[in-house]
Amino acid sequence: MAYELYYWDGLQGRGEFVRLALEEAKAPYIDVARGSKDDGQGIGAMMAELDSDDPYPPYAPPFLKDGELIVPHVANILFYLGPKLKLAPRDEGLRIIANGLQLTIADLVTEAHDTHHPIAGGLYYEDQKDEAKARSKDFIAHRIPKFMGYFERVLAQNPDGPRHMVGNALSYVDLSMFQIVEGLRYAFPKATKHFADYYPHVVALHDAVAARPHIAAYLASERRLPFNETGIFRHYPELDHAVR
Ligand SMILES: N[C@@H](CCC(=O)N[C@@H](CS)C(=O)NCC(=O)O)C(=O)O
Repeated sequence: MAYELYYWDGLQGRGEFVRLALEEAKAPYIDVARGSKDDGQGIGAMMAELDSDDPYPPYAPPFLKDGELIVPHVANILFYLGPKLKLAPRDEGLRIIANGLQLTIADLVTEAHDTHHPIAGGLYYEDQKDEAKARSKDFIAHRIPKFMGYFERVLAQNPDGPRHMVGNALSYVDLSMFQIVEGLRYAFPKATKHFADYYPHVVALHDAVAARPHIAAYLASERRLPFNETGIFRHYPELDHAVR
């Protein structure tokens, strides 16, 4: 049976971290909110799940439905899917480490979102532009270097070598790192211009993921929506600046 992925239509957003894993594994899945009402899909079907009076409804997209089970939160979805899709280490300790790394990625994703919405998600960007500028300045100066420097160190210190974030094989964490580099480069082209010099292992991992046949096919497909200014990673030129 196909997995059902529920996420807002029209943007990559947090759903993309799950899509990349499903696409790499060539797992059958339905992107429910992008489907048609006639097939019982679309945004209405997603809202029905969120508003359902069934036990344990999810709080927010993305969530994954596997039969009767609903799995919310990106990191939790990937923790669940990883072993099934053969995108997680076999060793239990390393699976916990992979989950910790994915949660760190989730923290970075939230901070990237907060660069354009530092005051409130419910307000327009235009209504919090000054705060967004201040937040982005700090994000570029301090937070990107701290997160990316950490990920670079994790790769450099991997006892199995710097090709993977965890262990000696591809995992969902590697796929998510690809998306982080893509997203930051889209949102902050000036600030990320010298990423390959500062974070060579991270960029090498990004390039290796992009070259994987299933990922390359996905990126060239219509299923991969372009980045845009409704997603997590948004390009507002006034928020971007070069770093020395
Ligand atoms: N921790 C959750 C965050 C989920 C989340 O913030 N989803 C956003 C879209 S990317 C949403 O629809 N939020 C609605 C809300 O927070 O009210 C995850 O990693 O999946």
